[in-house]
Amino acid sequence: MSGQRVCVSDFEEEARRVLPKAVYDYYRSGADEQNTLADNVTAFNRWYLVPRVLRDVSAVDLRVSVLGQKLSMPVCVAATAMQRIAHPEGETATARACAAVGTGMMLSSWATSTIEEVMSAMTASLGAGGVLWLQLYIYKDRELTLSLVRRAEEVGYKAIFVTVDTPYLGRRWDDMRNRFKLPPHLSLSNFSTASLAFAEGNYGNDSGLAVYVAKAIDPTLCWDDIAWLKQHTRLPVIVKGILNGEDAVQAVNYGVNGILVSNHGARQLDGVPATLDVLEEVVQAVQGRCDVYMDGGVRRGTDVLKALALGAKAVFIGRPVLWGLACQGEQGVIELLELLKEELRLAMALSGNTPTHTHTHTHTHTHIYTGTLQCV
Ligand code: HOC
Repeated sequence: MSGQRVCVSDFEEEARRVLPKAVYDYYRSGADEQNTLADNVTAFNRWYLVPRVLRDVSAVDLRVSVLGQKLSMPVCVAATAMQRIAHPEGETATARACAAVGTGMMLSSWATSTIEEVMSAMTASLGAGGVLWLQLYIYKDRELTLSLVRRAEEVGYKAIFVTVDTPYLGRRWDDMRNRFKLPPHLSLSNFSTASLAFAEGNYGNDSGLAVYVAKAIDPTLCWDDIAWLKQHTRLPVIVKGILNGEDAVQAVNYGVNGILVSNHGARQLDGVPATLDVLEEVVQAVQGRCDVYMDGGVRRGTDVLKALALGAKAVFIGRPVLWGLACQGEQGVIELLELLKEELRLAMALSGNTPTHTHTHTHTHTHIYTGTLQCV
């Protein structure tokens, strides 16, 4: 461990030093020229918070209810694949950290720990209590897809986030140049079938990841598959990867329980808008018929506040959690989540948000009048 970490970039800088280059590159990078990757972050700087003063902000309340579960703050952990390459305890450390902080974790189905192991880690933790959701891809093998859903239901996961932006994997140049692969001692733990092992191989001028995705994921997916998934689970289904109002309305018409505005951390199609820039369009399109969440570029408490003010019920963070995990395992993730919580608390206080005001923020095209935002 190095010096004091006071912001998310400190975690990233330390993680960059401790991780093998191919691992850091895999997590950091976006697709192609990475224009959307940069834009996800800078989009937040295009908005200004306009504070209200003299409003007794001594009791800012960050608690929120997400899909019926009470969380200590509207900052949740996004699905990121193969966390044991960041730290030996991988997803189980992240789950314990979420339990300690009292927030939700979306487990990648491409995890290096099983659905059951991660639930055990979370429930064994003495923390304030967290919530687990499963991120799901719809595989060519529909029975296999449903077996993951059943396993999640059985051990107490509370929702399914189905990713809809990955019929094929985006081109990530660093992974191709690095010939990225999982180290031999690790595997995609949720699959016992050899056909879905992420094996070593000669991938030519490509990354093993793209070849794997092409093998596993069904590119014929369409809206009826969402209806199919809804029919086969009693858990809430949230579509992850919506970037415009028309798809959002379609999702609502197919009965989804929530929408996650996401461009997959800018790792799929370069040149799509920053998620913050389309959040409001999606929120307006669904007209309150389901909750809207967002991920992409959230690095500061003020970013969280801006996303909430533009209509997100909660935000999800991916890369910052991996940096915390790489720096110091469970403790690193706790520290990272507590940092964002404290930054959000301060941002809310300094902008005049109190628990007693109603949720009626206003804004022009660049200025958010945050004094009346309510988080719960
Ligand atoms: C084993 C295949 O969501 C990412 C992940 C998916 C990577 C494919 C993993 O890297 O964006």
